[in-house]
Amino acid sequence: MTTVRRACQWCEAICGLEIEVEDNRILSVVGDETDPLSQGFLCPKGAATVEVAADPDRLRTPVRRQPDGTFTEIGWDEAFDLAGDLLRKLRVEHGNDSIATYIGNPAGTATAAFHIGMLIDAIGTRNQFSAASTDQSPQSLVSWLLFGNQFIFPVPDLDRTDHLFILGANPIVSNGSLVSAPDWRRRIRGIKDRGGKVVVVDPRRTETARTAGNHVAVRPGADALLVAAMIQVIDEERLVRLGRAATFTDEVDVLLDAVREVTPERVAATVGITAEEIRTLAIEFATAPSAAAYSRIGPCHTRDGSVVAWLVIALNVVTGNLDRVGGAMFTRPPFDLQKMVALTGRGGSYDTHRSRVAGHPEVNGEYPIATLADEIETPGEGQVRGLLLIGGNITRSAPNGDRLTRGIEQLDVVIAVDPYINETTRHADVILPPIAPYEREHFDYVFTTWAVRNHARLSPPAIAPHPDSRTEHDILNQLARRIGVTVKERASLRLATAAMSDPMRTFDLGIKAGPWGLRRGRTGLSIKKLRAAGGTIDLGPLTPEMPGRLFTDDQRLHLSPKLLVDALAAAVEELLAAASNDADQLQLLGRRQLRSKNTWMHNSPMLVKGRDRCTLLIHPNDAKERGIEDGDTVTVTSRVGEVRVPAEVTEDLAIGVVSIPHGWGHDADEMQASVARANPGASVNTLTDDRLLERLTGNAAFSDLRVTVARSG
Ligand SMILES: Nc1nc2c(c(=O)[nH]1)N[C@H]1C(S)=C(S)[C@@H](COP(=O)(O)OP(=O)(O)OC[C@H]3O[C@@H](n4cnc5c(=O)[nH]c(N)nc54)[C@H](O)[C@@H]3O)O[C@H]1N2
Ligand SMILES: Nc1nc2c(c(=O)[nH]1)N[C@H]1C(S)=C(S)[C@@H](COP(=O)(O)OP(=O)(O)OC[C@H]3O[C@@H](n4cnc5c(=O)[nH]c(N)nc54)[C@H](O)[C@@H]3O)O[C@H]1N2
Ligand code: SF4
Ligand SMILES: [Mo]
Repeated sequence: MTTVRRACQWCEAICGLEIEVEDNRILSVVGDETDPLSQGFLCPKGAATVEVAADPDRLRTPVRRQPDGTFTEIGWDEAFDLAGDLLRKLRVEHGNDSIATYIGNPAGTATAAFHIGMLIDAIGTRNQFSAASTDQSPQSLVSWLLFGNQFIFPVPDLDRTDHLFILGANPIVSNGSLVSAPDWRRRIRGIKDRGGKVVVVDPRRTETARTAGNHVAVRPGADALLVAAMIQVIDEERLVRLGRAATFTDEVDVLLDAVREVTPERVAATVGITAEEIRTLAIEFATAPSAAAYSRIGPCHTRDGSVVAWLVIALNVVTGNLDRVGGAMFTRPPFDLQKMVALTGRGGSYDTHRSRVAGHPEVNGEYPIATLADEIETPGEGQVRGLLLIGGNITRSAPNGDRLTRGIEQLDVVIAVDPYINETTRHADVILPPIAPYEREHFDYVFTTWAVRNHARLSPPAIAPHPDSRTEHDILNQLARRIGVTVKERASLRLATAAMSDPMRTFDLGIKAGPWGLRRGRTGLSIKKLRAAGGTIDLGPLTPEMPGRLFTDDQRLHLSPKLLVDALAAAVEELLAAASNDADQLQLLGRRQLRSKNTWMHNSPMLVKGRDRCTLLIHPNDAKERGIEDGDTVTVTSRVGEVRVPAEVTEDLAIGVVSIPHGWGHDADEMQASVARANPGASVNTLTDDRLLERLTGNAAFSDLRVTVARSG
């Protein structure tokens, strides 16, 4: 029996795991006490790696769909030839744009985001999509506009701050996102034990709100008003202090002008708390010895995600908390992802071209997934006829999933790089399964870029993969060749091919050239050094980094881009004018669950045992009005669809707001995932509306949805 220490790759917390292995089987997984980030913490999904690794439903070899809808195993060469031929034919006959590409969450986070991006560039299609447009694209846009780089996210300095302000995130369940910091419960308690304060702004009394002890129950969708009013109060009270940011920040006056009329008195009723409460939130934040404001998916899933992401950064700036210890900080990552993407042309972009049918501006080279169905359904030049799906289950993760299912059914070609036959990949002509994260050596270059401590981490494989299997890199490399893109045609392909054929060498070169690498007369970090150190090297707490981390042309932080100032004005006007809800309708929010990971981890018995979790949370008053009792099956209806789920009556949600988790709906007979199939739940994305979009990016505004709820007859 051997023990392997490596990072968990199921979520952004990247906990250190201690994995016991015998005969190439994972026997047990516990938290690694020696890990500088997680210190022994792990969640049930980390422990469930035992089952995920032994899952008999997981594909080990490629499969091909037969005319009757069943799948048969084929060899790798045959699979590459077939998939490559199908995609090449589309390219030749209908042009590059006839191929749509989607990079899903696991592919983007756990494996090969950087390389995949280069391959997609090589195909040369404008129809690029990814999970970003159901997730962080508002935050990426703001980072591009303010810092000049889509991958720069300020990290709340959790372990040193005196005041943490969390807006629309539930990190005790999600384990954090766009900040890698395992065990938020311990870290939040740490702030309180130091005499600090933690405030959680959320329409639901979440696990994080309970632990924090200070819950601000707002109406959903009005965060732009709340944060703008907080900045207005800080200005009015003469509490604006830029601190370090004064030396590198411009356009502060434009921001203050933009919020001048957004007073607590004007917005309180819409936000759902009193003007006095808004004032107190603002003054406590501004006068704390140090403070960090952090927002995540909640506001991203509304019409004003970009405005909110911007104002949250601005709140840190005007209180002197950007780039200072205890505030919102920046990392010094061993592999400089931000610099690499800037060099390879993926540092960021906005509206350099627009989508063919609905005219959506591209964000970082991608269109919103909400518009993929438009591009499939609408004939004409550039119509999407094929889909290369890399780790995405979009019929369950994108808005109006049923319309997308019908669209996918009408495509000529679907190729999936995915380890499962599931609700979406069942439509693929060929599925190419990559090996699992724990089966290969992994250098983490994504999450070290926004972790709460500087560190470098190399994870050894825990077990050896099936002898005849491929990594994502191999698969994409082979596909690129067969699709017939030549290096001459796309210079980026040369780089991509080199990087993908020997990823560790690319990383080694990147680390040596990075901020902790070779310096005159001293050897710095390298892959070799990491291996010798057993995988992880702690590089200490975050330190002030600005203006060195600014990628704008003049290395200045432009706090108030016109695009955002105008969007704020529009948001204020619309939100204040909005008529109150149709009395019959309820607003449907999502929620995450500790033992789920988006759409795909429900095939582990450990993660689905117990009672049905795919429930509708509803306030007792709303339930009573509709004659609904706890446990009743209810029918939930929106403009686009209808689902039935059990109701769970609770006071954790405000009146008028209900919640269903996403990631369920494992109801397709063809899928090969027996445990998930037996615990199907319903897909909330049968209800979500592909017309409800974030104002600037087209990100799915899942939480702006209005539904009716009735007891099922
Ligand atoms: N209503 C609603 N919808 C949502 C959300 C919400 O809050 N509410 N959240 C959104 C968010 S933030 C996100 S990120 C998206 C995520 O949605 P998707 O991008 O669709 O990602 P997942 O559902 O996490 O997983 C997708 C696929 O990855 C496959 N997979 C697993 N491991 C690997 C691997 O190692 N390699 C490859 N290539 N594939 C793998 C799985 O089998 C599965 O088919 O969902 C979004 N959808
Ligand atoms: N266990 C588990 N962990 C996960 C995932 C998972 O599926 N399961 N998914 C991963 C992914 S892909 C991501 S992107 C991250 C997301 O990480 P988080 O952002 O922490 O995601 P959520 O837990 O959905 O928290 C969002 C919160 O916003 C609240 N909210 C909704 N609307 C509004 C609003 O208008 N205003 C405010 N202020 N709040 C609002 C919701 O009630 C919810 O509590 O989690 C990751 N981690
Ligand atoms: S929180 Fe859970 S899923 Fe996320 S990295 Fe840690 S053990 Fe893995
Ligand atoms: Mo996400």
